[in-house]
Amino acid sequence: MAGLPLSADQIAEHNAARLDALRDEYDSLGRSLARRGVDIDGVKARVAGFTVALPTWGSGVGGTRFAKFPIPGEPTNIHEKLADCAVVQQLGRATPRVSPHFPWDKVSDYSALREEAADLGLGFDAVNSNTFQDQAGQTHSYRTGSLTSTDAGVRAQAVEHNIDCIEIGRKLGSTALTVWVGDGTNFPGQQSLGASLDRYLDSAASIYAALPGDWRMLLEHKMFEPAFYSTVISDWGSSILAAQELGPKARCLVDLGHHAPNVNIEQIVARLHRFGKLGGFHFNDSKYGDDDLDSGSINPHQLFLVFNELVEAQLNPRDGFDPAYMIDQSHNITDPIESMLSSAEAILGAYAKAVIVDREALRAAQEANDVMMGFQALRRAYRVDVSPILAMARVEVGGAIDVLDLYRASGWRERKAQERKPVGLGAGIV
Ligand code: LRH
Ligand code: MN
Repeated sequence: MAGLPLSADQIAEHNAARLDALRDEYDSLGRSLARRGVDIDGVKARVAGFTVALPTWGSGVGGTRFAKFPIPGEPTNIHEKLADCAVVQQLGRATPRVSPHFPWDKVSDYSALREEAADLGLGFDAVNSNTFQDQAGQTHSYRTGSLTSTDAGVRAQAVEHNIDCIEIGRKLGSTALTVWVGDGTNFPGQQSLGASLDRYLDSAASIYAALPGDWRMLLEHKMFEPAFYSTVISDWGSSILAAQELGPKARCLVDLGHHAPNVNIEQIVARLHRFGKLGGFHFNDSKYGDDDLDSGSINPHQLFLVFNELVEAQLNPRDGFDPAYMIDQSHNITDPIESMLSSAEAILGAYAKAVIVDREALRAAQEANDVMMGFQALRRAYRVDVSPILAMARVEVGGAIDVLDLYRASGWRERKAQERKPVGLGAGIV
């Protein structure tokens, strides 16, 4: 792949200085895991096979409604965003796909964009439509809704945009459309809660009808924001019922930040899987609302418990278990590349810990109602420092042992600050 952003020699030199120490840590962990009947190479192989997609919008600095604080050298268009995502893939080797957002990533030639990404070692995961903002020159405003608008012209425009996104996705080699709508109300009485759902289902059915045979439509629920009284698809219940109504290609996407604090998200994952509707994830973390913080940065145990359910689902796949794994974060105060590197590590770490769980001991404890040993079966795995496994998995495919250290040593951001035009001050998520 000609266009890789960083020099392979620099990565090799970095690894050469650290490999002996890593081998020592890996072998010592291997002995400790072997004593509990776990084959470390088997865990490494599972980890090596797990990948997660990066959000193109996450490669730029994000913001809130109050402000956004750009950094020098941040990407200003999809081409620069792809280059930064390629840095994350080249160092971490766990993020070979990006999930684009339209019209934010609009270009004139999508086949050329597909090639450009392939040259950077990247493919395209689910495409995201956007009917939560008005674009310049747009005929109808989404001010009072899009797929659920009382105005048929607005709904038709929103459906057409989603179908355009499917067309773009076909050119990019994607096989899924993520549909999140901010549609809802700020006042009781503003809209009929029943009729707005009916309009959503009607519009979604038109989008569904345009899906190619092998595509999926991922419905993303969210409790609130931008609407603050009601949201049309506000929880997993509304989402699964809508997906069942639409058909087999419709599945539910779980954005970890879209739930009320303390909701048992791992149980939602188990339920969606039980009914064959677990379609994908937007990994991030939060403490209060849809904070879009780095995955595993606030509640790493919850992330582990979500992956514990995913490993259970892998063991009992029902009809077609292959969720789309994607990150969806807003990097307001860190270098986005560093946050994506650290988040991918946290996600793979949660998966590795879940793979290490002694499922036999867990089952036995659950059968015997041995509460403490059931809990300990999970806690014993959660306690393991799996970072040597993650580092060994990526070094074996050309990644870096210490991704953040090498990223900083590469001077990538400083170099881009010289080349890229500065991003203006502003506010909002992107
Ligand atoms: C909505 C959401 C959705 C994206 C947007 C950037 O909060 O999670 O997935 O379209 O963030
Ligand atoms: Mn999301």
